[in-house]
Amino acid sequence: RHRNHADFDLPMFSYASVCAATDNFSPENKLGEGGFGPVYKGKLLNGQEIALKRLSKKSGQGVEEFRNEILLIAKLQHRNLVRLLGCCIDPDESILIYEYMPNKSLDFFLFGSDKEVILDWTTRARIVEGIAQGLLYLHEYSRVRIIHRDLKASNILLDEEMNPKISDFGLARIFGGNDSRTYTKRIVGTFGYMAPEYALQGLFSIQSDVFSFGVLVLEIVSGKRNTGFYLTDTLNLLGHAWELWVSGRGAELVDPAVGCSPASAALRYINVGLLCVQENPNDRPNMSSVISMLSSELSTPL
Ligand code: ACK
Repeated sequence: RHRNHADFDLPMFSYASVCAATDNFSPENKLGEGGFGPVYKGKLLNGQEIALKRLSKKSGQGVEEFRNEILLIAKLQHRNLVRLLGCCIDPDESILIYEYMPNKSLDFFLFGSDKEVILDWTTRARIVEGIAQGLLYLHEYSRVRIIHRDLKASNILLDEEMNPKISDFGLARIFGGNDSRTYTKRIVGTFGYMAPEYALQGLFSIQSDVFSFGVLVLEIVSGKRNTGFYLTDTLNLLGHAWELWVSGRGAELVDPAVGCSPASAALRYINVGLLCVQENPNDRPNMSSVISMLSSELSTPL
């Protein structure tokens, strides 16, 4: 069964075929738990490997709303976004079908106990830039803005060449026109990455995504996980980074595992990360200035 649309053609899978692809959602096929429900590995009849996200009923979205969002997201195509291949909408089930990413997530490479694969500076810089490009695309795509809402290391999947692809954006919020912020009572996200105004008041926007991106940058450069959200809180990575930065010891934050990275580049990345996690959303840069700052020596110093 296919649904045709003037601009694109998104395959709609029947529930029966989805069940067959993943052996009736057998526990062995479960890859993990995503923001909106469990994720399973599967295989299409033609042999293509897929990842299936089964939305939990608790996610609280209506079928029509869900369908409209899917139709829009189906049009997104960028090398730094995990590709949506299709979906299954049944009275009781909403399932998203994505390309399968055989490598693990960035979370595993940064914080996993198995430290056999060390991410060198060139790789880390490429990962930061790729995430920035993917996020810019979501934010500035066409006439709509797409806010991811749950950007974090475990939602960044890595392909064979360790290029990053943002995943789990299937239920991101979409805004038309100039509208780009809203309040919600249903705060979904991950502590440590959530901007203070989102965690405390439910206000999410382009700028709250930028905050999460800033946390990611600091985690990627330092190899340390963040646990809190205030720059002034010295018990978390942001506070620690801020303290080192203002006392001129920013270089101490760089993960020793990266070896001797080009110090000026690492410092520039830390600076950009700190600009993105400022408490006031209006002080944070947008993704296009982030991208020019990452590559330019002329970044706005904090
Ligand atoms: O870190 P992981 O191995 O990579 O565990 C999480 C889990 O599902 C919950 O999000 C994995 N995952 C999500 N999307 C995909 C995908 N497209 N391909 C492979 N694994 C995925 C993710």
